[in-house]
Amino acid sequence: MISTLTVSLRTGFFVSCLSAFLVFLSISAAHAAPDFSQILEWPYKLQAAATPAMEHITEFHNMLLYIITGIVIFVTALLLFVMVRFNAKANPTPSTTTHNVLLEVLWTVVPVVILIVIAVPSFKLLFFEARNPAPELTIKVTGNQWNWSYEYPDNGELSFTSTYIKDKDLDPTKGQKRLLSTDSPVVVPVDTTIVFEVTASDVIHSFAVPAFGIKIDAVPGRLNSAWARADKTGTYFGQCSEICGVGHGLMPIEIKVVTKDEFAEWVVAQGGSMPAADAVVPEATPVAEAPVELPVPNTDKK
Ligand SMILES: [Cu+2]
Repeated sequence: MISTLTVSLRTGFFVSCLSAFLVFLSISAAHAAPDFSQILEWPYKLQAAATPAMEHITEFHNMLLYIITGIVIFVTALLLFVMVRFNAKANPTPSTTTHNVLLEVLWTVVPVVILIVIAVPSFKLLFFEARNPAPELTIKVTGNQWNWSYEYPDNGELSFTSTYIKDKDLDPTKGQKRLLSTDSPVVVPVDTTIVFEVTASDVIHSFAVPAFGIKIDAVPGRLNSAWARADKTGTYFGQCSEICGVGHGLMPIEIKVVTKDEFAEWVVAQGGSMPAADAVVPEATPVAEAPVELPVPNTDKK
């Protein structure tokens, strides 16, 4: 009697947990739908992609999720089977087998095949992210203890420093978010290839914007770069992702993707200038056509 009661209580508990989880999932899905750039509460998946790089990262992540789920289910099933079928009670006289050629070949070859299936798209993705296309806009990003400064060399040396907004100054009516919103967001145009040249002035920081699929170290004395081509307007947030001192948590990144016209207006309002429409933009040298030999320095003294 008691055991039946316990079982039904347990079943009831399990069912209520399951239904609560399903409700949570449906609420999260409903929240996720309208504003892709919004920071979700209790997120359980990657932020929605705003650039092709992040779209590919998300696809790759989802593919890996299928593979690891299959492996976990297979290994768990094997373990359960062994525990039930071959425990001391069920199997009192164990077999003395020590080798099985077919099994040994299989458990070597199958993981190798799985690793190849993972490696090929992984390298493709790495090359896609690492090779900067010809930029239509270049932004130099410098990490400082503890804020970020930005320079727009194409727009009349436009530059500014972006700092987090203190709790007492936060204005939620403007959609400002604690430890994410900044006093001067980075503004970039939509559907434009942007190259971020990233460095630091003091210690190592990391410029990371999840929706853009960017996370690149900002190293003093070094120039790293990452590219993005946002295809949706909106506000995207990131954070310094390399522990850089006591203010590490206080150097958020806020990027506003706006239309090209709004961007031009913003640049002029900030005292910068737009490059002339007929300006000659030098084509980036494709990697395959880069000169193999280094140019010989001219040593003639005149
Ligand atoms: Cu930092």
